[in-house]
Amino acid sequence: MSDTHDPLQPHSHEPNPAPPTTDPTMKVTMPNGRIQPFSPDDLHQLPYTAVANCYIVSTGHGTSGPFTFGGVTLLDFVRQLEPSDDWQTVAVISADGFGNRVYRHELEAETRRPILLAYNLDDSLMSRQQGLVRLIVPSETEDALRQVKWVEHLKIS
Ligand SMILES: Nc1nc2c(c(=O)[nH]1)N[C@H]1C(S)=C(S)[C@@H](COP(=O)(O)O)O[C@H]1N2
Ligand SMILES: [Mo]
Repeated sequence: MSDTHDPLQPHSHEPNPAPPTTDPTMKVTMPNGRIQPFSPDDLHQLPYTAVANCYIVSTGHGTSGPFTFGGVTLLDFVRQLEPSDDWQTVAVISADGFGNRVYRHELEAETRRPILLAYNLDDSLMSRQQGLVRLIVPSETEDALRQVKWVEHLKIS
């Protein structure tokens, strides 16, 4: 492991059980470099999508689920902020420095079980312990490295 940790290259499968911060504010970096804050409340204003039968497959402590996660599709969210087609990826980074990169072609391809910025778990708001705002990639069933809890920064490039 290098000391310049790249959050998009998780070096450990050990999930962080503890919420890293109590500040729910998130930010988006737009393709032009502009930074825009957003909050869970802003997500609640956007079109709602739920995906049932999601599993969190932990290599360390087994599989949990099935869960229904609900929130905003990442594609709806990006399109709301960035009407142009001048973007290809969204880096999703958590407050504890865990991250995942999502490609636009994935967002456009996964229409039946779309990738979500989820804030609901089984029809209740997710607690901070549960992740508060969590990237959910329903198609990812190998390990949970894409299921980023405590989303704090989205970088649209
Ligand atoms: N922010 C953040 N998200 C994360 C992790 C983490 O350490 N930090 N660990 C991942 C891993 S390795 C697993 S197994 C799952 C665990 O999710 P759970 O706490 O819902 O079981 O979260 C994933 N998402
Ligand atoms: Mo994991």
